[in-house]
Amino acid sequence: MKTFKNFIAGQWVEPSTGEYFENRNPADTSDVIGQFPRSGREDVERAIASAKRGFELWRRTPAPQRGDVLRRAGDLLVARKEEIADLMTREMGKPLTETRGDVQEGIDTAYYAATEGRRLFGHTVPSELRAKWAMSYRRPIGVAGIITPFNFPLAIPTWKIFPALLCGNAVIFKPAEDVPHTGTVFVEILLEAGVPPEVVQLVHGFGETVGAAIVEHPEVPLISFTGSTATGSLVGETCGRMHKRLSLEMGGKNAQIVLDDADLELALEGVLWGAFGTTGQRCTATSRLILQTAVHDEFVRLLTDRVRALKLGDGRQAGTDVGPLINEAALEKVGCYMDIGRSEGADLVIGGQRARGGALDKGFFFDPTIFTGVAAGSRLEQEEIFGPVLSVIRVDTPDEAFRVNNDVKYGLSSSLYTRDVNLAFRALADLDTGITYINAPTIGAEAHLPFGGVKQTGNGHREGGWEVYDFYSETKVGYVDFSGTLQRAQIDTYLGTPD
Ligand code: UN1
Repeated sequence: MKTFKNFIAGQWVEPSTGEYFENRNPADTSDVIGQFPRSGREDVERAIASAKRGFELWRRTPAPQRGDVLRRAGDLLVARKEEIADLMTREMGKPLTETRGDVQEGIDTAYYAATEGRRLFGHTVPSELRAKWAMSYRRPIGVAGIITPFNFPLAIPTWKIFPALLCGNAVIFKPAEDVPHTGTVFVEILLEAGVPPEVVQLVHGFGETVGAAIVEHPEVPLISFTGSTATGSLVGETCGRMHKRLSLEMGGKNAQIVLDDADLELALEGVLWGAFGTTGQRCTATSRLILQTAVHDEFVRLLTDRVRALKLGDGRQAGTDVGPLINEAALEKVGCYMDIGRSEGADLVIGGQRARGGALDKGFFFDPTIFTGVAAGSRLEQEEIFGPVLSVIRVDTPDEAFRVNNDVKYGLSSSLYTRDVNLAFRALADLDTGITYINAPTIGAEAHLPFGGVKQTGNGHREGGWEVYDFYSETKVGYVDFSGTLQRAQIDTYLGTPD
């Protein structure tokens, strides 16, 4: 079996613990990708000590040069796109079309970051005093702790690591234990692109040990975490106590609303992709479908037919629409929600069980599932499942649809299908989410716009786009008084009439 290593202090090294965990293909658990370090606190300590040295070098490297390094990382991702997509599908299951998209998102993020190296704007404003210059500018912060999930094994690390590096920070990276191979290849690419060895550290392992050690370390002043709301709360408590800068990207319970006047065929395509793409394992996945009464029955009938035709299988095989869930625990969790749905009186229209038969027996496959008659406020309607499960809620009016959409603790994405321009703009104003799509599904955010949610989805920060650069840099203000006299702000201003 192939044995992989950590990258610490400029070298590929074995973990201090001497322990490893196996990484298997979720579509075929007999296919072992390799074993990866089950690292301990000591590895994290060494990585952080090294990253601090890397930071001293990197923060002095001009931002345009840092941008050039990231451009080369983008070029390498372009050259290795197919290979990375293939290993990513083998490692986490989503079809190749989707893993290619995942790599493309990384490429887009790299090229955006590269150009930001020549912007990274601050402000220059007039001073209230004569012969005085006033400006704000950005400084790097230090060692950034980056903790990422399994569902976008390349894209999400790039969302965090490229802007962190561009701003001049060093990085300690812990990829999800389900996708350590993609994380390893990504770090290889960063090094090949020219990121100096001590500027990036890769420590494999589990959240309770490696993740916790990073979050709790006093010399990691900023943490970016994408994962469950429960874990995010723990991370947030520690960061709050230690006064760390923290970006949280957590759960979702996103709805697609289809009103009576909608283009039903378009809405069907949308919900199929939104609910069952990535096997429902996106924080932006459509897990609720809110249907207005007049279209409800017909839409459910058409959708059920389309869901029946979805082909489950190995994402590396042509024709596969839906891959496996990530692991056994995910399978169990999704299974539990079948019992919850039934006990709450929802009607199971299709799916509802582990998919069996032939090659499917080798992996963690679950049948795409639809429940109708789901009550607003029920657990099925409120809780994030992170699987191929769609809950249908019937409403009478657009107002009721908006209310149901907003009445969950999460607020990442929402979608409205309508031909009514007034309702479309009302949705942009009133749907309580970080992203609203009109006549498009809840998934598919673009890399150059800010990404994030409201309520318990996040903590106010955004990834992607231009806003993420605020998170990874500290704004400092500089004043230069070249009058040669003491001028007192707020006191020597406008004494008498300004001339
Ligand atoms: C996530 O599921 O954590 O908009 C991110 C989308 C993707 C990103 C999803 N571009 O669905």
